[in-house]
Formats: sequence, C-alpha cells, structure tokens
Amino acid sequence: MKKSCLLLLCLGIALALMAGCQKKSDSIKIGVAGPMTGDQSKMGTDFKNGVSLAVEEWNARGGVLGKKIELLIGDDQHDPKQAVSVANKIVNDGAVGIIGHFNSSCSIPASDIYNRGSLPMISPGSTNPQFTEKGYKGVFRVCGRDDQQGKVGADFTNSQLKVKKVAVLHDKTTYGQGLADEFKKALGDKVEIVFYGGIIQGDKDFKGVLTTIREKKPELIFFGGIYPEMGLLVRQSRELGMKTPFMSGDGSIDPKFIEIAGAQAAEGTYLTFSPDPRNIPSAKDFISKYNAKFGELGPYSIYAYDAANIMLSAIKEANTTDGTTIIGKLHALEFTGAVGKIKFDDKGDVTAPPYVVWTTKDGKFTELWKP
Ligand code: ABU
Repeated sequence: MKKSCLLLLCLGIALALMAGCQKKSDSIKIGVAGPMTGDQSKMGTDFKNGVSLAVEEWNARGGVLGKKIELLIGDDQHDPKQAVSVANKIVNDGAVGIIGHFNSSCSIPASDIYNRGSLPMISPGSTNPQFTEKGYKGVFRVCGRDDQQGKVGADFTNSQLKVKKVAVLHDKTTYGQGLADEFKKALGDKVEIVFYGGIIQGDKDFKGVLTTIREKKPELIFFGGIYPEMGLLVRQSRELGMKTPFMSGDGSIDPKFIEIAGAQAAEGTYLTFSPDPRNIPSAKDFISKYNAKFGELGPYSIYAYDAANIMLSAIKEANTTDGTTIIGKLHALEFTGAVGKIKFDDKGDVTAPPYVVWTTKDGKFTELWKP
C-alpha cells in the first residue's frame, strides 16, 4: 500500500514537472531591464514602453519561431547590486535575450551574468566604453560611446563656444565620471580646467560645490551625470545668481531635467546626444504609434524599440533560442530600424555612432550643431 502511494506521488511529481516544461516552451521570453522605479524611472519606463511596443507588433504578426513573445521586466533601480540580482532572475526565468540595462554601472556587472548564461544583451543607452571592452561576444549597444560623445562635446566647446575656462563636475558613477573625463581629455590643453570634482548621486543640495565653482569664474560648467542631479545643479546655480552655461551628456537630455531646473534656468544648456528622431523619416511610424500609446517619446524609447526588433530578428534568423547562435546572428545582421541602419562591429558597438549637440530653447530640446 505504502509502495503504491509512493509510486503515485512520484508519478504526480513527474506529471507536474512535465506540465511545467510544457508551459515553459509555450512562449519565448525576452527581458527588459533598467531603473523602473526611483528617481531615474523615466528612463526605465521609456525602455519598457519601446520594447513592449516592438513585442506587441511581433505578437500581432504571430510572435517568433511560432511562439508568442513574453516580456520579463527587471527593475535594477540604477543600483549595480540590484542589477546583478535582476540579471540572475532573468536568466533563471528563462529569457533568451535581454534589452538593457540603462546605467553603465548596472550593464557592466550584469553582463558578467548574461555572458555566463550565453544570453545576448543589447543596451539601448549604456555609453561607458568599458561595457563593450570586456571581450564578451554577446554584449551589444545601439547607442554610441562616451569617448565619442565626450569628443563631440569638446569639439563643440573649442570650435563654437571658444571658452578658455571650464569647470568639470561629475556624479562619481561609471557613466558620469567616465564622460566627464573623456570630455576633459578631448578639450586639450588650450582650455584651463578651473575646477574638477564629484558630487554624490542622490544628494539634493549642491550649493556648496556651486559656490566653490563660482569663485573659479568658469565660462562653462560641464556635468557628467543624469537628469535628476543636472536639474538641481542648474536650478541651484541660478538661485545663487550664476549665469554660467551648463553642458551635459545623453543622461541629462530628458524633459524631467527641464522640469526640475525650471525652463528659464535650463534655457541655453548644451547637451550631447543622438540626432532628433523627429527629423528621421524612418522613425515617423514608430513615433506616431508610441505617441498614441504612451504619449511623448523619451530620449531612449526609440533605441529600446530598435534594440528589441534587432534581438527578435536575430532569434528569427537563428531559428533557435540557442544563445550562441543568436549572438552569431546579431554580429552578422544589417538591420534597418526606426533610427535607420544599425550594424554592430566585433565589439558589439554600432559602426556609425551619431552624436550631435542639442540646446534647450523655450523649455524644449532642439538640435543645434553637427560635428
Ligand atoms: N548613457 C546615459 C546614461 C546611462 C549610462 O551609460 O550610465
């Protein structure tokens, strides 16, 4: 009697496991990870929206490899430790590709986890050079790199602003300090760096450091960091009566920056970023669909959308969910997305990195200068 009960129990467990396996193979899972909550959640939400629009379109066409695509959403809260936990969970939950993360300080440690699982990752917005310098075959990004971005900012400063005294500030993160250093290096030695230093990400009062900077009389303040701190820096500098223009990178070009700084204080800020998608004919269809579903486009929404489409195209071409085969297809793919042609080099960087300089005018971002 005891033996038959045990047999029945084993049979039940085996059936349950089989049902689990069956359920697992019903869909193809794609991860999307970034700061979904917290002060940078606008960027994470932009990622999620762009990727979910792409997935919705693929599913309407029947999915990929004959299966529906399921989205696994990971919230790293722009915390490197949390990013590693998120990466482990996404791998364990059976994702075959990942779109993310946003912060370089998250993408870099998370790439160790995805690489171990032979899982391809495409970041829409991690720009620190180190991200693609680890030699991982499965690491890609559809944005440019901070050595390219910093140089464009410096070229603009030297050729257009022609200033001779610059203050360089950063948020001590992989991205922020990395970009500030690339900008400073590319400025060359004809420009005097009258201040160089870091703030703490998450702090709210920067009047101390701004007062120190004011005493040095810079003609430009460069900030390597993200829009929450950039907004406060610009607002508080104006409250101190400072008129010095600011420059920053792609991490600050979000409407939240203008909202935090105030339109008047933000006016005339310079920002390096990719060209305006509103001027790219191939982006029109995506923009109108995105606007109808989610409202205004975020800076990285279109890059997340293209990253998801590239990943799904590679899975389709690979005709398998095997990570190594998908990675091979990603390296070979010549993709035409909403932002135009995208092709990866051996490192996983885009072969044509586009950086231009934007400015803020009447409370809006507008493209100003092309190198
Ligand atoms: N590239 C903008 C900020 C994200 C990052 O690279 O950390």
